[in-house]
Formats: sequence, C-alpha cells, structure tokens
Amino acid sequence: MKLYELVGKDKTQGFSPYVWRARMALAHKGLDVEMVPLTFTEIPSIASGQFKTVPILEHDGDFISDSWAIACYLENTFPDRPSLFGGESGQAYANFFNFTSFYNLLVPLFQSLVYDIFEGLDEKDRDYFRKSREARLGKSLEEAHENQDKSLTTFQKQLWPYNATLKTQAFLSGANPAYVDYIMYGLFQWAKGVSPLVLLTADDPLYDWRQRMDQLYNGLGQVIKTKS
Ligand SMILES: N[C@@H](CCC(=O)N[C@@H](CS)C(=O)NCC(=O)O)C(=O)O
Repeated sequence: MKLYELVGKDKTQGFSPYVWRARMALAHKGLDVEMVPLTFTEIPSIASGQFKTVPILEHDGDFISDSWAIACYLENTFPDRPSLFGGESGQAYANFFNFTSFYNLLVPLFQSLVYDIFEGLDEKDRDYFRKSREARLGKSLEEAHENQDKSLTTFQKQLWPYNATLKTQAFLSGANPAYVDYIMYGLFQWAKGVSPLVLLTADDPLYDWRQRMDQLYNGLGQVIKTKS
C-alpha cells in the first residue's frame, strides 16, 4: 500500500492537511503504508495524470484519491479493524464535519499560512503555486501575508466549539480518537510543518488534545518538526 503525499524543499515534512487525515486513518486501521513524497508539479505524474490532488492511495493496483473517499474505502475494505466512524451515524457526522471544517477552519488557516507554504516550496513549484493561489485568494501572496494576523484571529475564533467539546470528552469523536479528530489534527499538522505561527495557548483544551494526538501510533505525528 502506498500513500502519495505533498512535500516542499524538505522531503521528510509532508504538510498536506488532507494527507494527514489519510495517514492517521491508515494508522488507526493498523495498516502499514509506504509514503511517497511528491511536490505540487509532480502530482500529475501519478496514475497517468488522472488526479490533480493528494492524498492518493494505491492499493492492490487501484488508485483512490480524495481524503474522504480514502477514509470510506478503508472503512469498507477493512471492516474488521478498528472503525474510523463508529457506525453509520458517526460516518454521517464525519462527512458533515468534513464540509463545515472547510469554510470555518481550513480557509482562514490557509490564508494565514499561504505565504509560509510558498517559502517552503521546492523552487520548481513556486510559479505554479503563486499563480494558482493568487487566483484563488484574489490577491497577491504578499498581501495575504500582510493580513496573516487577521486570518489567524478568524481561525482562532472558530475554535470555541471544539474547545468547549473537549472540556467534556477526551476526543472530538468521544472517549477515543477517530476520523473527526484526524480531520482536525491534519489542520494542526499542516500549520506545524510550514509555519512558526502559534495557533493555540496552553489553556485551550485543544492544546492538551493536540499533545495527546501527537502521542498516537508511536508518536506518528511527531515526524513533523516545529518550525522556527
Ligand atoms: N478534497 C480533496 C482536497 C485535496 C487537496 O486539495 N490537496 C492539495 C494539497 S493540501 C493538493 O494536492 N493540491 C494540488 C494542487 O493544488 O495542485 C481531499 O480531501 O483529498
């Protein structure tokens, strides 16, 4: 089994939030995977160019792309291993969280990280990244960077429901971590891999949660080093 991931100059620091969801999901299922690092402009070299984004999972000759599709594939293909969703209603909720977290969390975090991501990229990806992301942002990377604090505050303001939830339960999925936690954790792994920005304070319940997430699966998430 192979998981294609996204890297910049440092090939050991896979930073995609979506790949982290898939990586944690594979670990949750107890499946060994070979990580294959790609830069942005290398993604079309996989599976005859049929996919534009990572993660891409290769298993038994099949290619599955999209983090949500990969999670559902793992759940269906390995039903006897620990469940990612805890049943149908858990899966429906995780699907909902997958969408809501996009606008509430991922977009403002993207706006605050975008310039730092650019700076960490392999030289050959920079033109592609600048062009595609400036079109998406409707402004230059430098302008986005000037607003970094504002975007970060927007992101932080959206965290209250998760902080509140973690006052009454250990993980977002309940007593034990599962896919909703991996969606959230992917965002923090992304930020950690590309930027020195501090997202949480020690009194945020998410801070303690993140430390516990870092310990899972033999400290898998700790492969990402804090930027300085
Ligand atoms: N909905 C997709 C989104 C994946 C995605 O946007 N991945 C980004 C990396 S974080 C990517 O591969 N982008 C390639 C590009 O923009 O060229 C998923 O959940 O897997």
